[in-house]
Amino acid sequence: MRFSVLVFLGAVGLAIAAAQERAASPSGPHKLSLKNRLTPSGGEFCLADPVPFTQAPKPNVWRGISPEDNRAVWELLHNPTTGLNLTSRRNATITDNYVFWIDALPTNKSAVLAYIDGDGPPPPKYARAIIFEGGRTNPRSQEYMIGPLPVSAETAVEPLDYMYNGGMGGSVPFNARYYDGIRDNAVEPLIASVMSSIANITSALFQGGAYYGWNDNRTTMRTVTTDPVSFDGEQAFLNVMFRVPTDASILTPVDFYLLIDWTGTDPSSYYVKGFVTKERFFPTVERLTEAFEAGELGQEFPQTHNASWALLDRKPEMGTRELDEKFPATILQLGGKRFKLDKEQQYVEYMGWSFYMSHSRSLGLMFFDIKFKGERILYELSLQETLSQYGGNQPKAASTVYHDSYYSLGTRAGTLLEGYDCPFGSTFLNLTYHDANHTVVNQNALCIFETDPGVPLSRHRSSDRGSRWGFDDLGVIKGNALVTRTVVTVGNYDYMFDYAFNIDGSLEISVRASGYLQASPYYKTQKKWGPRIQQGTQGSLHDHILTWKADFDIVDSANSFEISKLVAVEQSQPWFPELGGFEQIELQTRYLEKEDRFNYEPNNQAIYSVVNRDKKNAWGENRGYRIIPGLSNIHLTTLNSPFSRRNSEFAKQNLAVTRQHDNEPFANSVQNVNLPWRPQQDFSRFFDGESLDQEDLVVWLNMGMHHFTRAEDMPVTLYSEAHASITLSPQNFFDRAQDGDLLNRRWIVTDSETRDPDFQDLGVELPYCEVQLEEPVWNIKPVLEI
Ligand SMILES: *[C@@H]1O[C@H](CO)[C@@H](O)[C@H](O)[C@H]1NC(C)=O
Ligand SMILES: *[C@@H]1O[C@H](CO)[C@@H](O)[C@H](O)[C@H]1NC(C)=O
Ligand SMILES: *[C@@H]1O[C@H](CO)[C@@H](O)[C@H](O)[C@H]1NC(C)=O
Ligand SMILES: *[C@@H]1O[C@H](CO)[C@@H](O)[C@H](O)[C@H]1NC(C)=O
Ligand SMILES: *[C@@H]1O[C@H](CO)[C@@H](O)[C@H](O)[C@H]1NC(C)=O
Ligand SMILES: *[C@@H]1O[C@H](CO)[C@@H](O)[C@H](O)[C@H]1NC(C)=O
Ligand SMILES: *[C@@H]1O[C@H](CO)[C@@H](O)[C@H](O)[C@H]1NC(C)=O
Ligand SMILES: *[C@@H]1O[C@H](CO)[C@@H](O)[C@H](O)[C@H]1NC(C)=O
Ligand SMILES: [Cu+2]
Repeated sequence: MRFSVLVFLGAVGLAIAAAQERAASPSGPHKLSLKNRLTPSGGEFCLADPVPFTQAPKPNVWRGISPEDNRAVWELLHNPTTGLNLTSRRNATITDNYVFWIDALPTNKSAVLAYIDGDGPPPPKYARAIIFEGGRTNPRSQEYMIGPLPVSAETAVEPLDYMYNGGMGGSVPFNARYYDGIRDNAVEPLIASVMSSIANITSALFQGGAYYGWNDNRTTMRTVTTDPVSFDGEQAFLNVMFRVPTDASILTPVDFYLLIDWTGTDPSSYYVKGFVTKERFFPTVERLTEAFEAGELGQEFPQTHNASWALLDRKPEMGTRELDEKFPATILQLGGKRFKLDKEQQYVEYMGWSFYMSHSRSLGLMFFDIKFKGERILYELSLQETLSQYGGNQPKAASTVYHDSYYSLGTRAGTLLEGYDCPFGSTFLNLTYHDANHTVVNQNALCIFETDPGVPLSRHRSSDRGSRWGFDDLGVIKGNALVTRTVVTVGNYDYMFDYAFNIDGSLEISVRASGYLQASPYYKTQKKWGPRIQQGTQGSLHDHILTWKADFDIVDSANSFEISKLVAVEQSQPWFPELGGFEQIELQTRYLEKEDRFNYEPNNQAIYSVVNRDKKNAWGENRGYRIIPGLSNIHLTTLNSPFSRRNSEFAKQNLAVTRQHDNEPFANSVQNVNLPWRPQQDFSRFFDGESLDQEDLVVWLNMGMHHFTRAEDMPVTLYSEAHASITLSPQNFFDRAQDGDLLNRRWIVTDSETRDPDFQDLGVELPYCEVQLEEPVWNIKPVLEI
């Protein structure tokens, strides 16, 4: 049993049982009477059912590198003979060379296909490592590829340049490199010194708020900085915001900003550019002091110092709701698990679906070789970026753009709480990543469960047999899906990523956002950047754009992109002479000839499908999969902001279609956020006019939320509203709907004379079992391995 604590929910616990009387023959049509009863004993425990094992057809060639390989790579990099002149991160300063992180290098598709589809050898495994090289004359960050693995005499360490198209390969200028604790140490003394010198002012303006340094016990404000910190790597700037250090400090900002120039690796050259408060800019301490002494800086809406209102505990002052003391409706896997798992190879099979999973440090969970009924639909399906961009009349909100891969999304997939994050009885798996020479295990960070959406897949009540009674034959087929779920907490937001593999062969990708808003101090004059949502707090307006890579292989890799658009046309028909010309809809179908990026048609008047023109269904139609926009299929609102000008091209249209290339594995690069004017990876350069006619295509999909902030974002944004999705669904891929083979259905034929219903139940046993839900265990602590 997974549980170590047994707690009864309510006084008696919850027992669910369904019993049935069935006829002797399970196959023929027979009458069935179904009784539901609650019984205290006699059933089996359903939820403890283990996941059936299946053997992956081939070892998973996409998975991360092992803890042993990571350590060997770490040691190789630090070996003086490798010539990288590395310092241990523990001792490093910005003028040393040290390892930022190590992860698996994406395995080239060209090498994988020969292996998974033929008898080719497994492709070689490589690691990638980002090294901060502050010890060079020309300080930079440089990425390397290390392989083949395991480390042997043949293993080489080479610059990793081929997957970046910005002109500097895997190299990023020092000013644009990731802002880690070591870089923070270089600028912190300047922040502490200038803020100490104006502590009297901040203290008077912000109810005792002062900053003397992060570990000085007189400090009563917290700092937060911005992304980006550079435009092109030539300069580095830092917009420091201050907050009341509550339990939810992101919601308790104060109206004070310190602007710094911290270009280069010599902290003695760093300087203060000025201060901002009350929507005014003060270039020097003297000017700030003058305004303060003239009484011009008094704050209108003081910030709260106790943010218990922001916590997700129950708020008794809100009262109670009738019947809320009862346990609510829930999903339970009562029939036992209906999917199979090869845990070692991260391979899953469910109702005709099969797929491999992989977990990467920067992008989290990824899917490979997704097949339905043995035919490949997608070679790869993976999140590429989680971007957000803010607006406001203050230096932090106006300049903030996040690319969350910069923060290593995959390291932030936290433990999920059974019964609350995922249904009771879900299967939980660990996700791991490497940190320096060890491996961190985020326990139970991926859950897999079959869900009942509460909606049948299909039904029809037919009365077409034409007797004097009229007939009511009824067919209803259960609609189920297998869901994989991770929740990635990047700073203030908890992104929930779901992939739902539906039994009809469709696949829904969805994302929800909850967590704290990035807020601004409230001003009456700044309503156009969001409403007041707390005493001294404005919810800052922003966009979230999430980009996916969908490398379709509809049966094989020769595919085309079909657009069928509904148009209203004037035409005439000889049998309606009285109408003359009249308007009708018709479908105008074309293939996208060349790589392109575009938005969905207004009024959703077009459908977009990846088809294989050489593979027809029984009716001679192209076999394909359609991309169906769901909720909130948006793109970035600002297309020319200096803070996202050229490094966020992937977020600026709804859809993009390119040719697959081994040197274009990602839409973005992990340190691109600090290079908006001179990107390391420029997505717009993918579009170089290549033909899309029966070629290997990649579709880049965007969804997200325009976050129109509201009081109901307090204390946290709600998953019910901040939700986006896209469904990939068969479009003439088959000859008919994929529901005819399913057993979980009812077909009820009404007798023409007696009108008695005759049930066909196809032998699927209704469960008779006792379920005792138990309080979940939360293994919050990541475990270090090796
Ligand atoms: C860090 O520096 C100290 C002092 O120079 C040295 O003794 C120690 O070995 C170094 N630690 C590592 C991990 O390199
Ligand atoms: C090695 O790095 C150190 C800084 O950690 C630097 O001072 C030294 O010059 C470097 N040595 C060489 C040979 O580049
Ligand atoms: C701050 O105020 C105290 C007390 O009024 C005063 O002694 C001190 O000189 C002031 N410090 C600065 C930096 O103005
Ligand atoms: C703050 O730190 C100083 C110096 O370490 C110490 O003398 C003082 O007692 C501390 N004050 C408080 C309130 O902890
Ligand atoms: C903050 O406010 C809550 C609710 O009023 C109270 O229970 C709590 O003790 C307060 N915390 C502090 C540190 O004052
Ligand atoms: C997750 O990791 C923990 C700690 O290493 C281990 O005990 C547990 O068996 C792992 N769970 C799975 C499903 O592998
Ligand atoms: C990891 O590296 C540190 C030095 O940075 C060393 O002290 C430690 O022993 C290493 N751990 C392993 C498991 O190699
Ligand atoms: C993957 O493909 C790229 C582009 O063709 C090539 O430069 C790189 O060396 C390949 N990687 C491996 C590990 O073979
Ligand atoms: Cu938001």
